Amino acid sequence: MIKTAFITGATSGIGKATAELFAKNNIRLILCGRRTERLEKLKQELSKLTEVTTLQFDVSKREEVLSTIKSLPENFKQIDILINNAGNAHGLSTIQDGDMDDWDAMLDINVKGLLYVSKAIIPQMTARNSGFIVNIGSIAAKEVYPNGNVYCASKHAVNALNKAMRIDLNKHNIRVSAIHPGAVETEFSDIRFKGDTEKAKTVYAGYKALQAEDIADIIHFVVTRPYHVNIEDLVVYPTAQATPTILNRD
Ligand code: 8X3
Repeated sequence: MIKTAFITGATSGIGKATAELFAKNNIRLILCGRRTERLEKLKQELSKLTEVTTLQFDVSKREEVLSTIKSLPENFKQIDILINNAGNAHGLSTIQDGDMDDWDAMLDINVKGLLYVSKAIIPQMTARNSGFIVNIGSIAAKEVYPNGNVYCASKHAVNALNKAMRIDLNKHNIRVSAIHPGAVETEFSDIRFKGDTEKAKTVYAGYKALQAEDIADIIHFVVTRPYHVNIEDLVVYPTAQATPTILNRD
């Protein structure tokens, strides 16, 4: 049976790579993001492979999330797979030097955004007693590293919510998984360092970081297991990375 996936943060990085891989595997797509132009471009490309629709909204804006998801066309209303991928890091500094706007952005997007989107989609899954939610966490969901403070807290919350969803949705036969990537070479560090691309590049210098496609591949594996199999939690590092701070660089 052809499935429909709803992907947040679909315009770049892990979200985009997942959309591309899902399209190749004939999964129908609801691509979500803030950037209309990128959404439209991706829709154009992937429509050659599968049925695609787009939703433009900011996950951190509660009313926008709820009303936009409500506006889905009838033939896209049944969502089999939700990929809660939208998330960012803003800044990397000690707690005493932290910027409160950065804190708000990370908690609003990474935690509240994930909750709003899930809340909008879960009812039709519970009504059908079927569905799959994949939460994209981070190694920052498992460990706390210097200067990571609020980003780590936001991803620890994703880890907690992943477990909570599994408990609360258990009687509804809904699968819930989290993938926790280490260093993935995407726009992630550009955003963390607010467009300082030179600084961002140093994060991935001297070793082979994970690529967005590596994580997409794992997400696809997770969602294509037989229905009775639920991979609860996966932590994925590049081979060169042992912990958030121990990296074997050239
Ligand atoms: C991305 C990985 O190490 O920057 O979530 O937290 S890390």
